[in-house]
Amino acid sequence: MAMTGVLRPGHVQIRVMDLHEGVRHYRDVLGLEETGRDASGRVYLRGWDERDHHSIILRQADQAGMDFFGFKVDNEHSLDKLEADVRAFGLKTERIPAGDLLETGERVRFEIPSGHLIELYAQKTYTSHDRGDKNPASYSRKMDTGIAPMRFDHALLYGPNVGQVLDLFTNVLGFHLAEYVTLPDSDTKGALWLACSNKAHDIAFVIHPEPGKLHHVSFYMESIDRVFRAADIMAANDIKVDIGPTRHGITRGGTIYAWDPSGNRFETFSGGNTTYPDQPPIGWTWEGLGEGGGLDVAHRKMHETFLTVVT
Ligand code: M3P
Ligand code: FE
Repeated sequence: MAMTGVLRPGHVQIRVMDLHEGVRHYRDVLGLEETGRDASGRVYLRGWDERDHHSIILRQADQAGMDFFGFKVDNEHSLDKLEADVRAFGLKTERIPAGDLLETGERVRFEIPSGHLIELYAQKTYTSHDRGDKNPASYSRKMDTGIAPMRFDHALLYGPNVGQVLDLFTNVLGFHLAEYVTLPDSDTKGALWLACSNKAHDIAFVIHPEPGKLHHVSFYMESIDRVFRAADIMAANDIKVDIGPTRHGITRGGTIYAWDPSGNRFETFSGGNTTYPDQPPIGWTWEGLGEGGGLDVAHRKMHETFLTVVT
C-alpha cells in the first residue's frame, strides 16, 4: 500500500490534574517510557515499539481532558498542501513554531467542527527503540515493564457536527470511513471510526452536545493475552475499570476501558479489523451498538458510562 499524506496518529496532549500522579500512572503503571520534560513542565512518553521521540504528552491543568491530537504527515509538501486544503474547507489554521513540542517541527493546528484541536506535522526526531534498527533483538525488558502497550493507537472524541467532521476527514485529510453507527430510527451517522491507514481506525468520533470532549486515548497491546495481563496490573494498582476485558463488535478489538487518576479514560486495545479505502464501511444501528454487541460483544448491552462520562 502506498501511504502518502497523513500517515498516523503522532501525539496527543493529555491534561492531568496532578503531574506526579499522572507520571506514576502513565510511566510506572502503564509502563510508557519517559523521553523528556520541557521548560513548561510537560512530560513526554511513548510505547516500547515507537520510534519517534514521543507520542503522549502530559500537561498539568485544573481540568482533565485533551489539549490536541497530532497526525504525522509524510513531508513538508503534504503539510503545505493539507494546510491549504483545510483552509479551503473553511477552517482557520495556525502554525505552531518548531521546538514548541520537544524534538518536533512546525505544526499546523486547526479546530474542527466537533471543537477539537487537530494538528499536522511532518518532522519529529527519529530515535528508534532500544532494540535498534539493525538485527534488532526480539525482546527487551520494556515489553514487560508495567502494562506495556506497543504504542499510542487512537483516540475516541465526543462533540457536535459529526457530519462535518466526516466530510473533513474523508474529503480533505484522506481518511476512509471504516465503521459507523446510525442514531435511533435514523440514517444519520452519530459515531464514526476513521482510518488513514489500514488499521481498524486511527481516530473515532461520537456525537455529543458539548464540544471538544475526550472519551478515551487508546494504547495498542500485542495480543489479547496482554489485555488480560493489563487487567491484572490494573487490579494490583487499584485502577478503576469502566468496561472489560471484552471485545468490541465494532473494530473487533479486544479491550479494557479504565480511568487514569484524573478521570481521563484510557483503553488497552488489541487486534481489530484490517481496513482498506476501497471497501464500503461497516454500518451498525443504535441497537447494534448496544444489544448487538457493537460496544461489548460479551455482554451485548449499552453501558451508560459509554455515553455520559467524558473529560
Ligand atoms: C474502539 C474504541 C465501540 C467500539 C469501539 C472500538 C465503542 O476501539 O474504543 O474506539 O463500540
Ligand atoms: Fe478505542
